[in-house]
Amino acid sequence: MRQSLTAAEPVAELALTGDVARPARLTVPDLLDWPQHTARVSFECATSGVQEHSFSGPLLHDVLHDAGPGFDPARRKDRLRFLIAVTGADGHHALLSWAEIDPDFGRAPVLLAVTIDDTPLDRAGPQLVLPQDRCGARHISGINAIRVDGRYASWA
Ligand SMILES: Nc1nc2c(c(=O)[nH]1)N[C@H]1C(S)=C(S)[C@@H](COP(=O)(O)O)O[C@H]1N2
Ligand SMILES: [Mo]
Repeated sequence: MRQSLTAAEPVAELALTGDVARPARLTVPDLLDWPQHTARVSFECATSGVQEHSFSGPLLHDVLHDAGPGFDPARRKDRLRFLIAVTGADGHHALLSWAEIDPDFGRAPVLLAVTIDDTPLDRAGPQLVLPQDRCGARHISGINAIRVDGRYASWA
């Protein structure tokens, strides 16, 4: 059951920035506006062994898609140069490629989880969930920034 929040309790916010038409600041309650998915995942940590958790939340792709990423939606190839940088409040971060989560390419069902084991993440902030990952390292908790970046087009 979701806990009620008072003004005294800080609610974590994540900044969604970069090559998007609609940058946003999103709280965990905001993330309930998208269709919710669940995942039961098992991952191994080099230091703490195997962990199992259940998560719920929107698909990362749904949230980022609605922010209006700066590629031409009619040209699938245009998406291949986009990266997604996900950062936790402690500075832990990871890069994903857009194609990894795109339904036309890797189709990874990556979540921006708003609950872990039925506990709301309102104060901690959302957690990245990658059901396909054997290692836990990309399951970034306390996400406070996501940046979409398409500048790699200029590398060639
Ligand atoms: N913000 C943040 N998220 C993180 C990490 C971290 O250091 N910071 N460590 C990762 C690693 S290495 C693992 S295995 C999983 C599980 O970490 P836990 O053992 O702290 O639950 O969280 C991941 N998410
Ligand atoms: Mo880990």
